[in-house]
Amino acid sequence: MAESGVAPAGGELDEEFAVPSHVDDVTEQIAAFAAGHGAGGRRVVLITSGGTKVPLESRTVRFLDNFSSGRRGASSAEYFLDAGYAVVFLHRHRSLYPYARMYSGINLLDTLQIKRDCDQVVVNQQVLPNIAKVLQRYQQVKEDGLLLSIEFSTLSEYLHLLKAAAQALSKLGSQAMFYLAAAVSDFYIPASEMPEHKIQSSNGPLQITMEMVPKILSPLVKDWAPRAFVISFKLETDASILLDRARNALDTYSHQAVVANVLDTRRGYVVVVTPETQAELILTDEDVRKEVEIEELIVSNLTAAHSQFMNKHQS
Ligand code: PAZ
Repeated sequence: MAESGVAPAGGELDEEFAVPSHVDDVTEQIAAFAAGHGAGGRRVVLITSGGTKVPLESRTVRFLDNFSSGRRGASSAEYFLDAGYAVVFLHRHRSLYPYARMYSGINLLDTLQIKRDCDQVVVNQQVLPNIAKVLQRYQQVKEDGLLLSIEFSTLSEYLHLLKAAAQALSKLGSQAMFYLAAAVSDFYIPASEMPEHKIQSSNGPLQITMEMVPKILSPLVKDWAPRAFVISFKLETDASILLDRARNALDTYSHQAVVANVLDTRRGYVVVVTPETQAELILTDEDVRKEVEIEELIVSNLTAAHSQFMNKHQS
């Protein structure tokens, strides 16, 4: 998966990847959100979450996708909100969403009951554990305007929206954090090489050649938001190469931290790697029994590191 780095200049990004029509509106929304919270001294984190979709045809019937559920991003958003951050949640359409994630996979109709002798519909709280508390927190977050939700589906949308968000948040300087947990494709088919119509199976087995996706972390750190606190994520399936790859990313992009994780163990074990330190975060059996989530530990580690960073680099 892409390190979220071959840095394209802004112009090259526009040439290779279709610009979403709403990018200017999104930029304005994020700029207003950042200005409002920044003026009040609140820190703002941009979380990317979920996987990108890579089309195989321009009138898309088929696409390549990946495993990411968006759970890391959605649950982290809740812990950042609890820690006093305002959150820009740049997430894949229909991936897990803060608070609502707790009830994903539940059929709405199984949660409702019709009250006897009237047409009132009530919620069966047994099917939705803690719903009153979760709903209250969600509504409070909404009322306080602390969560700005932005959706992407395709790789092109992700790249352009991330760039727009980074430029809008850069005014916050070190008060802004980037938490790049999305699983971004490493490969794509350039528009100029993509067939327009549905690929025909009558033509026989399909062979495709894909190009490397530009490494967006490089311009983000160097040009778009050079004073921000930037965290990338590194996922591997081979644990033996994980830490080398994480260190390599830090050396290449010179950002502040990499959260390294392995596909099968990602819910209970990560390593937060910084240029100077390496912290293993592990859920104990006791944590699991108490339903502590690894994201609570990740966010606690990173918010503390962000405080130190801000003290060092006053914005
Ligand atoms: O979305 P999820 O909770 O199912 O998985 C989270 C994750 C593994 C996508 C994330 O922790 C991560 O490592 N993202 C970066 C993947 C990469 O590009 O290497």
